[in-house]
Amino acid sequence: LNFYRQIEAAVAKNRKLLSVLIDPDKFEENEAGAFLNSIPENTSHIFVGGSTVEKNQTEKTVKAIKARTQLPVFLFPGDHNQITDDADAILFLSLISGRNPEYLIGQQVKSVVKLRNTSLEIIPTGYILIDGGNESAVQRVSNTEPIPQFEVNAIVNTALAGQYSGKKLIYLEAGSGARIPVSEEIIAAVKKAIDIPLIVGGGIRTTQQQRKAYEAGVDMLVIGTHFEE
Ligand code: 1GP
Repeated sequence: LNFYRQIEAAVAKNRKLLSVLIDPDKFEENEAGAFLNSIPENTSHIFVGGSTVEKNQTEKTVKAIKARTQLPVFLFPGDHNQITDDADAILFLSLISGRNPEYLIGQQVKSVVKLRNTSLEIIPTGYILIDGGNESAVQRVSNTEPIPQFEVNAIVNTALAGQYSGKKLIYLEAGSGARIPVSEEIIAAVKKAIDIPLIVGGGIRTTQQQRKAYEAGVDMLVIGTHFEE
């Protein structure tokens, strides 16, 4: 099984993907079944991760989810401690909007001890933090600046630099609970520029926001807070 190829195949057919993000710190394992029953029918993936997660909580969460769904479970780790072989794949993130070496390569090197012999599919991902109108956990924890939404060229160039570096996915992140999701203008400009699948998340709540994001060119939307609530 190749989870990346599945994403590429969906994109080729213009099938829109929806990923539900679970923050292990806010997840109750005994409610896993009820939670999975409550998410939309068109959910294609489960992401598990957070900016700060207590040790071992990721593994417990992934196990509880895997026991109750056939959906692919991807790690979306805030740091190298959030890696467990119980998931299917890992978004191997590099925070390319930032200029903090710890989140460009430091955490990645620290994760190798767990990834060397892993069964996880490793998917190189260019992670771009965009200003969502309020300070995000990613900004706080990574100690990096988000790119302002009006700097569309800088965002496009960052995404392309990611693609040229060999990233297989580009993830535009407004931050969990963002007041202002990534604009349609940015989505359209990035989608037009890159040849790899585009993930967008942060602050998406309504079905209208979802529809507009897909129409602008998002291949996979990530929604966390809305379903958590
Ligand atoms: C955060 O992009 C995700 O990393 C999802 O954000 O929690 O605002 O849906 P929300």
